[in-house]
Amino acid sequence: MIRSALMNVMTAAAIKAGRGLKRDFGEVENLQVSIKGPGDFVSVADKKSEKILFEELSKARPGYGFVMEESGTFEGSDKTHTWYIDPLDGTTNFLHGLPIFAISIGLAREGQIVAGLVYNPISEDMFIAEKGQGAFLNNRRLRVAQRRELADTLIGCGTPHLGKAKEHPKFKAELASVMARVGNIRRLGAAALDLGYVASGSFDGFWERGLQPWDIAAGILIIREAGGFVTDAEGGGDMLAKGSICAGNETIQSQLLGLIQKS
Ligand code: 2AM
Ligand code: CA
Ligand code: CA
Ligand code: CA
Repeated sequence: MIRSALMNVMTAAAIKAGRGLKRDFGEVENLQVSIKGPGDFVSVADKKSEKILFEELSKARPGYGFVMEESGTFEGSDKTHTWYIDPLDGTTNFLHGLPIFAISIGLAREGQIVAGLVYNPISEDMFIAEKGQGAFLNNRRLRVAQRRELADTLIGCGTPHLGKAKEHPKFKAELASVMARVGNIRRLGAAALDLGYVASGSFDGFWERGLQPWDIAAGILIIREAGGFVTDAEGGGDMLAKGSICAGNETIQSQLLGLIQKS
């Protein structure tokens, strides 16, 4: 696999920010943490990682816009390109000492996602994709799982967060109907990584609501480039705007979507 100049920029930025996250994860009990909302925490590690990503990506691609979880949106002089940045996806895991978290970097050109990267600095798993070029995990070409029977599948999901349960009134019904049909369910707590695991075939499918563009921009492209199907929870293509996602191979994605919609 030959890496493009763009992907070199993205991987270098992620590795640099990841080094900081790994260091902070080792001393997580000393980190300054603040609360953004009910059950919603942010640490200095999130902010430091975002600063590194912003600086590195701005240096390499001046003028591109940014949509970032912690510092908000920056309009660039280049109106065609926008970075979607989650500097630490899975903050709750991070703060609880669970090594299931990642940096997520997506790049949109004229509203289309053209490059994505999800990097767990502890496992050193690096999922990458560029539009039309396939998806890779540490240089291994990815293909979504090929299982076709729901009963054989392992399905990832996201549960509503404290204070958000009212916004997702159907979740319990969805979970019950999916659990009744699939092999088993996982809830890892880092949406960007969940999507990477769909691309690599570890998960046969995944669904979640209440997400933000920076959680999923990169992962959507990585799944598609691995041959997977992705829609929003209504079956349309508005994942970033609606913040919902349902993914898998063609068969499992459509069956999972059917279960969610009937709930
Ligand atoms: P984060 O760790 O970057 O905040 C898991 O369900 C996903 O939801 C994670 O990707 C997580 O991203 C995000 N998340 C966690 N707490 C949240 C909250 N209170 N509101 C919205 N999203 C949240
Ligand atoms: Ca957060
Ligand atoms: Ca996130
Ligand atoms: Ca985050």
